[in-house]
Amino acid sequence: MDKTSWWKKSVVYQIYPRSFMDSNGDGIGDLNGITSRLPYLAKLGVDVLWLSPVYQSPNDDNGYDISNYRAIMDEFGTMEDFDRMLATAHGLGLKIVMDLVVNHTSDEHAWFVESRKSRENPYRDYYIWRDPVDGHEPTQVESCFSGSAWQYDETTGQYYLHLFSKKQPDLNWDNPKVRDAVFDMMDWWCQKGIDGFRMDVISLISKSPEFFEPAEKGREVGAANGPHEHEYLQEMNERVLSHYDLMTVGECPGVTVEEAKKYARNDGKELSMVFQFELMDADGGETGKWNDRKPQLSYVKENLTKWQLGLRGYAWNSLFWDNHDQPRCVSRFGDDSTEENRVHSAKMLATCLHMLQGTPYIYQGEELGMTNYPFQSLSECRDIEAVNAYHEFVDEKKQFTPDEMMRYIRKASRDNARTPMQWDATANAGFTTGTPWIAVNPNYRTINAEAALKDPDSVYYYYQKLIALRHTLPVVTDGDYALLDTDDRLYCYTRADADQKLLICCNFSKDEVPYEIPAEFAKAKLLLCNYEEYPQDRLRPYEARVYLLG
Ligand code: TEU
Ligand code: CA
Repeated sequence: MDKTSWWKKSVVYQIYPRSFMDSNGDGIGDLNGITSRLPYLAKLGVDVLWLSPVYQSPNDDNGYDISNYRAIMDEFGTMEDFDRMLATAHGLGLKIVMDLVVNHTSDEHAWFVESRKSRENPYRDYYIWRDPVDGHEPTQVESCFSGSAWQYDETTGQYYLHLFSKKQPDLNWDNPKVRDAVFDMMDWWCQKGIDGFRMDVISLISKSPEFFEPAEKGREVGAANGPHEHEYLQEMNERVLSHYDLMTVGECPGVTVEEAKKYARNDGKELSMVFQFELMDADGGETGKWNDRKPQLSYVKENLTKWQLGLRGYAWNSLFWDNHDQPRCVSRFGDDSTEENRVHSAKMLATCLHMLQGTPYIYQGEELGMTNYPFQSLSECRDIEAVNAYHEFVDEKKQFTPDEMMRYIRKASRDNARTPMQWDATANAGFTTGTPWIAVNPNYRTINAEAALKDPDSVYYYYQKLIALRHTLPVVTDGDYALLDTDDRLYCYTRADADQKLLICCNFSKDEVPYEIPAEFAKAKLLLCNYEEYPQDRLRPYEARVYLLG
């Protein structure tokens, strides 16, 4: 693969269509809503839009349960709306990357409807069926959404595997007919002119034989990086991906640096890059994300450094703090306790991430410094993961009180990222003229795009400057990375190539931290700072600076 593949210089913006913009007043975002907001994204300067799934779906998992890969979800509009959105985006220089969910389908997909009819049905082996063991589930593996990963089907007296919800049966990738059908569908979308795929839990498609042994209770990572994983992805690349100029990113639960060198190898035989989850586990624990833990900066620095150094020369990094599955980064890794800290820390987090080597991802609303939502009761929650976890930990296991669980939901639920995009200070933040499918964050009156566009010091314009730096400085794309040894409240690193050297300084704390920039940067040019002036002997709360030498 040539050094300057277009996606190595790109910035990606993730849209969660259900919550981005509603054009017809039904309270649900849609494709025409996206089309109406494309100029806002073009102005930000991003290059690629990744759309979470827009295919036909019963929405058990908000579109990650697909019932027809070649039709648009009713709530989102029509294929004509999609074609118009694609053409308008391309006209504005924006590429479109689709979310490919092929580890599983919806149980309402025609393949599964057939498969469950009888053990002899031609589609039976499109999915993973097993006999009961001693009248129970075949193994103890657990679903990501609580409970067993096996669902008993009365008609044929067998269990089917679902690593996620009961309505998301796992496809059997060991069946060549499944691979043929998936590759054919992918090619159909490429023929329509899309520019790539984000591949949902692609590290889980090849389950190892051990995965089916009676084993300890384990989550989906037990299925990760299976024996035929890279064989299937190389087949996908050879039969589809390599025929087009695409960007591909594999969402890979359980991936390590060593495995990522295979998935995102520089020779282009598999994917462009992967999403790793170690960073997202910064505040994980024995009950998963449901806890009071805060991410430690030492863990963040160690993990990002490991991936920056580990992939260099072998594979390409993706860079993200946020997505539709994660709480809002300014609330999780920054500080949303005051308006000043929220704005400073949002800009600091952006600086820290966007000057690293890799392709950065901005999640909708991150460019505004949107925050977590103050969920008070389960009735406000929409995400199957949180609702099922509540019933698991509160009602079944009685491990948490309702108040404890609601505190953990406020901190970690995926719904924090799924409250409507905040466009302006009018009703429902300008997202819908109807009743939104999930409540709008009450802080929309001050945190919204319209206010940001009027404020030259907004988080939005700060992101715009960072994106411009990535487009204009080769050292951001290709420079070496080195972590500097500093106070443990600071994250400072350099990027260097033959001609230029950058110094990036980030204070992740609300303290004033003494700091003198290294002597070699005494004559460096200050490219960016999230404060007006800048004393030479310290970094103020959540202060970030970028210096350039050469
Ligand atoms: O998420 C995969 C995944 O690993 C999830 O378990 C995620 O890490 C977890 O929810 C974080 O707490 C992908 C999609 O991004 C997610 O929206 C879907 O629900 C899931 O796959 C099933 O398709
Ligand atoms: Ca709508």
